[in-house]
Amino acid sequence: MEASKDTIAAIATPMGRGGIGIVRISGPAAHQILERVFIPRGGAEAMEPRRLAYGEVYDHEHQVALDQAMAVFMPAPHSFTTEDVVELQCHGGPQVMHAVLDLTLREGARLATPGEFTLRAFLNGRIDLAQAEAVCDLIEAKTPRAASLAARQLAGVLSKQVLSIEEGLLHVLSLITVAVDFPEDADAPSNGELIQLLDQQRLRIDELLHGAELGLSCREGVRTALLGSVNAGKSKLMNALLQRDRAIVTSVPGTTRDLLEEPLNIGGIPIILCDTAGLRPEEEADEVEKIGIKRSYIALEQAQLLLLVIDASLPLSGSERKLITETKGRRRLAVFNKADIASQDRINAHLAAAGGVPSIVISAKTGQGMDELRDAIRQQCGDELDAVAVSPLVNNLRHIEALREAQQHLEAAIAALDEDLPCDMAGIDIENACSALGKITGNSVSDEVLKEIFSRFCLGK
Ligand SMILES: Nc1nc2c(ncn2[C@@H]2O[C@H](COP(=O)(O)OP(=O)(O)O)[C@@H](O)[C@H]2O)c(=O)[nH]1
Ligand SMILES: [Mg+2]
Repeated sequence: MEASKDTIAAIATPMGRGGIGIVRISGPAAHQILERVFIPRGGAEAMEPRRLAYGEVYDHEHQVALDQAMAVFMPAPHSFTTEDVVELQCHGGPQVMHAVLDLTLREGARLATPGEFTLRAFLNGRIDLAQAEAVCDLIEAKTPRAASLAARQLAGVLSKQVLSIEEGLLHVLSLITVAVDFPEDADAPSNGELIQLLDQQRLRIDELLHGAELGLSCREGVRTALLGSVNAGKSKLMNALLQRDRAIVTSVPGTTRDLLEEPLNIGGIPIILCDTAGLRPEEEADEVEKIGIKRSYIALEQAQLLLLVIDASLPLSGSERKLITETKGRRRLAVFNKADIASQDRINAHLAAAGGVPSIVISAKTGQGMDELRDAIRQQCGDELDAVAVSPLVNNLRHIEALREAQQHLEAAIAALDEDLPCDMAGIDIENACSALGKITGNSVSDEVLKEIFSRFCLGK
């Protein structure tokens, strides 16, 4: 894809009323349009590059002043898009903004498509694709942590790592070329040496992928499933955590049939809370609930944190025991609910039976223990997310896929060398690994993928 050469304009600030609103213009005609629509108070010489000038946005055709505004001109190439860029800082009312935008369009600009400013920044080499995506992530970030991760990616932390892995691979490729062209050369590296070099880069990809799951949690939320027997109070707990009535709660067993998912923020950690139908012998359930029960098992598989909700007023059932043993090794909390109607003896017996599983006693009805539960959830996810905040990582499915692809090609290359195949056989795999990595920085990415990525942007970005 090539950057188009026309001049684009859009309202860069959110729709609605605000103290100021900005119309942004980018392209070769930006300066000319500025001269046509803006009269600087201090005359034309007041309009110095990269300095704000005060003046009037003026519609010559209709001979009306549209606003008193500040304008700034950022000449190419030192601007976000690397083109001539103008920003008009007007008063932030929808009518003013539209009038000013319309004026720039009449003076020759074209309305920008969503993400087009950032697309131009990418196509003109000002930022790479991972950074362009970070612009979108930063704007869309739902928690402070997600924002700080996006800000680091915008600064190019991920891109730098990927490029350096790519360099390492290109170095191996050059060694292979030498070995193929001059097989007699005593300095030609052995397959063992090549494997070692490739393995170094494979490890670095491993590390990036290792952080990826945490990165995804940071962006999307830690998938947290409420599991347990029917009527244990899972739906009531969901409502209590959300502090609103989201799920239907009744004393009829099997009320919840489908999965309910809701985002939630617990102490800065984004959570996706998932209420399930609950686990009970299928023969007791009708057809719809059976499907719900199957889905509960899927939720169990996919969740990163399990809340095992147990009715503390009843003895531990066989299926609850089974749930505790079967989820061994998973990140989980045992949540003993209905403390308001459970005897202390029974609660003690439950806590003993839970063994090593971190346990919290609550009442979803009275709110008892809810703060402790929130703390415990935070503790389960918090330490890792803290660790994540300081190290570069991947939090984007597209990037994860590209890294996995690169990893597979590297493994194939290493396997070929290991089998003592001629080393140029590994060359193709290494080249493929490089182009997989290129999908992250955008060095090798199709127009379709670009369109898909930039279609997620909002107008004016
Ligand atoms: N006393 C008491 N009743 C509760 C508590 N939590 C849930 N319940 C009741 O238990 C029944 C089942 O609750 P529900 O949330 O639908 O259970 P689910 O099947 O696990 O989703 C309902 O009648 C709730 O009002 C609690 O903490 N204390
Ligand atoms: Mg329910």
